[in-house]
Amino acid sequence: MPIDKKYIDLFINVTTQAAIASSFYIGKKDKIIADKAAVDAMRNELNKIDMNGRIVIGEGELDEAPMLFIGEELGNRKGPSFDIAVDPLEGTNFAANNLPGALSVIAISEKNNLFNAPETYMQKIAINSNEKKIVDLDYSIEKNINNLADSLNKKTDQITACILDRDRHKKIIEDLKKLGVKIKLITDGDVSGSLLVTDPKYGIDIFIGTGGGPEGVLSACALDAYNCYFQGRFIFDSKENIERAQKMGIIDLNKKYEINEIISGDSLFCATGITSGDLVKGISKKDQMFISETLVTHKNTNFKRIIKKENIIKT
Ligand code: VTB
Repeated sequence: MPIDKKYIDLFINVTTQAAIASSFYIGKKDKIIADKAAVDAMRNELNKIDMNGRIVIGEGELDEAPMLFIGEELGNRKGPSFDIAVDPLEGTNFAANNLPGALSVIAISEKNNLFNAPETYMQKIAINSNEKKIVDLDYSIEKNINNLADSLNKKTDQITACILDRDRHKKIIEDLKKLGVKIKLITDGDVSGSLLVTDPKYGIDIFIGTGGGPEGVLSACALDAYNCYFQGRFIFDSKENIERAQKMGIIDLNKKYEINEIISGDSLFCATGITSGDLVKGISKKDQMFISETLVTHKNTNFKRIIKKENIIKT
């Protein structure tokens, strides 16, 4: 059953409260405290909602951050069953160092419709087209960019690619450079980075590279609502990761996942700005009010919008 649209506001409130709670720690050079504030507020708000919610993707296992843990049940048990993916503070470095782009993010699907992703890295590629075979993780960079340029009726030097600034991307970046592609390097925050393909106003034609698997699933949820193309492949590069994948029932460790294998049916996605970034503005204060901006998508009602709210918080 599709997710009732009354839940849009309820989940906007979840990421909004998490963002406000975390905003008190912007620039305090403490990632853990900023994350914990977001996690606690998120849990508190989720528990008020009429639902049987279950966390399928939580954050923190890899870096031992405070977390909403996988399998945790949330909500007041008086409503529909949802799968929930969270990243209460995406871009912990951004918040701790008062840099642009920290977000509080959640994705909701109908029960059993959200891929239970392991906490490993994921190779990702995203473009603003739902056509298959334009780009693919197994194509060379040259083929991907040439195909994309053809489909957009552009030259390769009119293409802009967004990629995380990491040593592991040296070869991809060199290949992009050879093709004359313009590059937008991001230091963190690949949920936001991948969502820059959703609207030409951001000027990004392709997102590419390896980042967190859970972040990939969250992005896929919003990209699905925008009818974009996304493909992801988890990287299982240690004995421990391989064992974990097998325990989760993943047989083909090299499988490339298409959007509809990551998220199916109806879904909701909310990302509230903590610090201002490309997608949304961060939390600001006006008198007793906290102003927030949330990027929201609801697949079933084709709702895609940035919602600005004025929130009164008792402190
Ligand atoms: C990305 C990015 C995150 O981790 O997934 C990245 O979206 C990948 O990990 O904001 P490495 O930093 O190890 O490359 C973050 O930067 C932090 O969770």
